[in-house]
This record gives sequence, C-alpha cells and structure tokens, in this order.
Amino acid sequence: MKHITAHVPSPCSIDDARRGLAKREFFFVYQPKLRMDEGKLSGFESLLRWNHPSRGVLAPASFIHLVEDSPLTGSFTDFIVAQAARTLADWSVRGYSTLSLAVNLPAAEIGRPGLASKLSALFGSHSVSTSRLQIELTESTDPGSIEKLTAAVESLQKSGISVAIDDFGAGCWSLAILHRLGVDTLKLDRRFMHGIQDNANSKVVVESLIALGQRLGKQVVIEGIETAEQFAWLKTIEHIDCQGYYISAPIAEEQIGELVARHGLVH
Ligand code: G
Ligand code: MN
Repeated sequence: MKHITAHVPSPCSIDDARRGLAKREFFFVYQPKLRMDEGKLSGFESLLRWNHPSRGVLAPASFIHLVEDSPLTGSFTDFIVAQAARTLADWSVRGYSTLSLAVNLPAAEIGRPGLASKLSALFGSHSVSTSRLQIELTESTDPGSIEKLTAAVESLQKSGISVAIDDFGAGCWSLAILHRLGVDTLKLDRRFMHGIQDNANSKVVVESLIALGQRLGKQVVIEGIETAEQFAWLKTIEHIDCQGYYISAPIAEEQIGELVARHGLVH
C-alpha cells in the first residue's frame, strides 16, 4: 500500500519560514528610544520575532539569513511595513502622535523598485504621515552599488520617510559610504558601549562618532545602554537618542502604554 504523507518542512528552512509566515507565527516586539536631554520617548524600533512551534521564540539572528536574498524577502518586507502602518495608526488613535517607528530592512531591499510609492499609498490608506516611519538599513548583506542605494534613500526621503544606518561602525561599508549617502540618522553599534567605563579610548571614540554624525547634520542614536553609569554620561550630551536594556528591553505591544506613561513623549 502506498502511504501519502504531508510534506513537513524541516525546522528553520526557507520552506519552514514560508509556512510560519502563512501561519502568522511572526510577530513584533518594540524597543523604545529615549531623547536623553529631555528624558522623553522619541520613538520605538520594531523587532521581528518568530514564535516557532518546536523551537520557541526566535530572534532574527537565528533565521534572518534564510530570508535575506531569498524569494521570501519581499514578503517579509511587506509584512514588516504593513504592521508598521497599522501600529502607527493605532498610536495616533491613542494620542501618541509624536512617536516615530523604525523598522529594519536589509540594504538590498530598499532598492526594490516602487518601494517609496508603495509606502506612500500604504500609509495614506491608514491616514498616517510617512514622516513617522524610519527605515533602518542593516548591513548584513551586500548593499549592492552605492549609486543605487543613494538613489533609493533619496526616493524614500522624497516620500517623507527617514532613513538610518543601523549598527554604524560595525561593518566595513558604513564609514566608507557615509559622505555619499544622505541618511538622516546614524545608530552607533552597541559594541561601542561595551566596557566604556573602563576605557578612556572608547569614550573618545563614541564622543567623536557623535560629533561626526552631528556635524553632518544627522540624528545620532546610541544603542546598547546597559548601565546607570553609561546612562548618566550620555545624558550630558545634547540631542542624542539612546536605546538599550537599561532603558527598556524590547517589549510587547501591550506594554507600550506603560512606557509612555513613565517617560512621556517628545514634542
Ligand atoms: O541592531 P539592532 O538594533 O536592530 O538589534 C536589536 C537587537 O539587539 C534586539 O534583538 C535586542 O534584543 C538587542 N538589544 C537591545 N538592547 C540591547 C542592549 O542594551 N544590549 C544588548 N547586548 N543587546 C540589546
Ligand atoms: Mn535596528
């Protein structure tokens, strides 16, 4: 007798990711950014998680390599931006209209033709201004040509969307292309904050990178604030945003109200 067995994708393969997306196993957590000199929230970053049926909740590091440069990339981008539009629309209803939301997209994805007009239409349908969306370019994959990337960044900015370089200084391309890429924000890689209290040189590096970003007219975000000492030091620097476990770990959507109540919002 012939047995017919259903095809079960092996765990954490691209087929499994496709299955998980269809089954709504992917969700988002949100990590706040604090405008340090005002002590108020300026926005959140949405971070993808996979509630995997056999492996539990997974962070992007353990699955994003399956998605990037695969036929699934576009579906994930669509999922990420659709959720961002819904979340921002919900925040408007709740009166959090100054909060921005940052999403993470691989540099190669933002060059997708028509992304800017697609986002304008999507945000329009939710009556949300595109100016509340920020795209964080992650440099985990090959960004392709600088000319194409520059053009893609400009077309997003023309549609009102701001663009950040994520994990700035961690990889090889971000410093080399900084003078050519007109991004709005630099997010310093959290490794710069590691052991900063014990090393005078690390402090000089961070201060210099902040000055570099600010002299280029960019908003600077420092990631990876984990201690009271780091927090107290960064509070003395004007107009930077900070993110890290000391302020808050990434939280579920339902906990956002609590955080807004605790810190208040920037104007
Ligand atoms: O590079 P990006 O900012 O997109 O990475 C976000 C990831 O970093 C999240 O998955 C989050 O859990 C983690 N993260 C957030 N804050 C901190 C922190 O203060 N320290 C460390 N080590 N990791 C953090
Ligand atoms: Mn990020």
